[in-house]
Amino acid sequence: MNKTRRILAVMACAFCFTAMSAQTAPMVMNAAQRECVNLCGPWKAIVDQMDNGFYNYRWTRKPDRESFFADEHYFQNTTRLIEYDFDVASELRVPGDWNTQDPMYLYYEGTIWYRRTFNASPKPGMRYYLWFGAVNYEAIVGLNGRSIGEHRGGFTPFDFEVTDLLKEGQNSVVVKVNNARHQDNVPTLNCDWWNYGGITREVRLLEVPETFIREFSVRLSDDGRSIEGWARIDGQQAAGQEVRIAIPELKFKASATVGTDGLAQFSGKAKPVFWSPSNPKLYDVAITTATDKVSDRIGFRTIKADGRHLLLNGEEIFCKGISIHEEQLYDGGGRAWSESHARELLGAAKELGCNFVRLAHYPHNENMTRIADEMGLMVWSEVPVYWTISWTNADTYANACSQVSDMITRDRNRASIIIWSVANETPRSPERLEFLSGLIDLAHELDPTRLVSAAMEKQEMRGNVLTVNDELLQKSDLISFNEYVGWYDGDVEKCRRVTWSFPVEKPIIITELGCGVKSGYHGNADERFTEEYGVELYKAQIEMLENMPWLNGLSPWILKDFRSPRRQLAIIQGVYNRKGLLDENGTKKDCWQILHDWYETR
Ligand code: GCB
Repeated sequence: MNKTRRILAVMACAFCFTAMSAQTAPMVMNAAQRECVNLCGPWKAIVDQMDNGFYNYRWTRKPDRESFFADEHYFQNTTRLIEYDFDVASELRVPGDWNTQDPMYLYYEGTIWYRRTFNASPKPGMRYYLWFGAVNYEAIVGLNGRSIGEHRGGFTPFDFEVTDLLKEGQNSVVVKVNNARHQDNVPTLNCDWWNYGGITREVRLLEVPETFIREFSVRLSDDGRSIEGWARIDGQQAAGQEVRIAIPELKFKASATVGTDGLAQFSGKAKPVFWSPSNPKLYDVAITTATDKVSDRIGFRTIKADGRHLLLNGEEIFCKGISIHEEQLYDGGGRAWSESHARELLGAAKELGCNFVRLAHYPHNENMTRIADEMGLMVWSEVPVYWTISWTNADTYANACSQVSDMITRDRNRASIIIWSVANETPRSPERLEFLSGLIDLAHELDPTRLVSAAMEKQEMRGNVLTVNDELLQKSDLISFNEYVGWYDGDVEKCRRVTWSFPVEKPIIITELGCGVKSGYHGNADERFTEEYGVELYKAQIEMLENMPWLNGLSPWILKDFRSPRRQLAIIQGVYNRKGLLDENGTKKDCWQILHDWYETR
């Protein structure tokens, strides 16, 4: 795919999205701060393995009135032939994966229909959006009997404007959720984590004024002397409106007029205390127009790569990190989504001595990045372009672009995020290079203030010399890679034999290293999966890292054991990836202490 074809792919996707759905513009930001009807709680749920609520017996899509979107009731009029009734169906909690809500659903991949009724009282002059924090993987949404839009991608928010469809009194929202894996999806068929299905994050009916602040960026300028940004105003009276930005604690005020493109750009001198892990200072920011007001808590900092140096606020920083999957720390896992889940996971990272977390392998819920802001943890945020994506499929590329763009739109005001990552461990080829180069360009275009990279792979040269020889290094801002010396690559002693050599001078972040350890399982230090192996591996890795030509940080794999259907060794794995420093119940393994003690010295 050349650049023109790539742009066409993105445009084609945007067009078909518009044509299929009511969503014609980027999502509403800061959804949690908006007036809303909260649609979390129990929803009625019907399992539909054959997609019977959607297709007829000739596998043709049913008109809405014959599909489950119609939300008909057998029990209200038993003379009609209706073969479903949400009123008598079982329930699933929203937010939440379905897999951990009932043992029957643990391995389920396919369709489950969700239905929720709610009361509304739409006000004249206001607009309404049905907003979803995330649904894995495909969501087709209906309101009051009509399907209104679709979304694909399991980890980013989306919304549909429903101003003209909302009724006074009772409304019914029906969502067809399907988490079947497909080669052309992002992620693809094969990955090393649990394919949790369901409405996994919050759902809200948002209320905004006719002309409202849809999106905004407030950040420190490159030279650290001004605060600058923009607001995107949506609505009939947008052009010509004045947008005012105030940061009372800094006595900062700026204003700008909205252009015909809906954008207002502002800038003004300011001397904020810079956000950093040692002082995660956040400021209350208010953005106001004649008709709308939004507020946020925002930190100000710069992040730069300069040759081998990684500079936070102009000063060298070493990223003491850990990788994290979005699984709850306690109670045997399940998708994490709440503020308390985020506090538990990130609190454990702090206890380990981290100032950095890699949120693998997809954008985590917004609580994670907001609490990271608050706790002073720098963040690597990533899209699930993982392993063997369909590099030449234009729809796959368009979907990956949407995920990059939605991740950035949602979190562009989070000081904690220092790196956007576009991929993990993808096999080198010209097609992959073009695909990922496009994503890196897109991320840089959408956000010129952060570093962009991908987790790459290492190679071995002659004589125990390891390197990262990847064409993507020309595009990425970092040398970032997964290495696993002593686990997938040789024995523990290999860490002591190898040396490293890098083809370019950029900051180095090792995105993964580690080994499987079954909590409480003991043996000799060379026996795989024992606590002793874990301790030796971490000790040997640390010796190796100390001898690298330069190193700016690492995020070992991983904070806690997580479910993965690829991990089939009974007794030891039992469908858990065992590379956690904590086990699936949050209990520390012995290797935790080794990393903890090393981080204390850095
Ligand atoms: C990797 C992958 C990660 C896996 C891990 C492992 O390199 O990036 O998703 O879970 O290795 O445990 O094998």
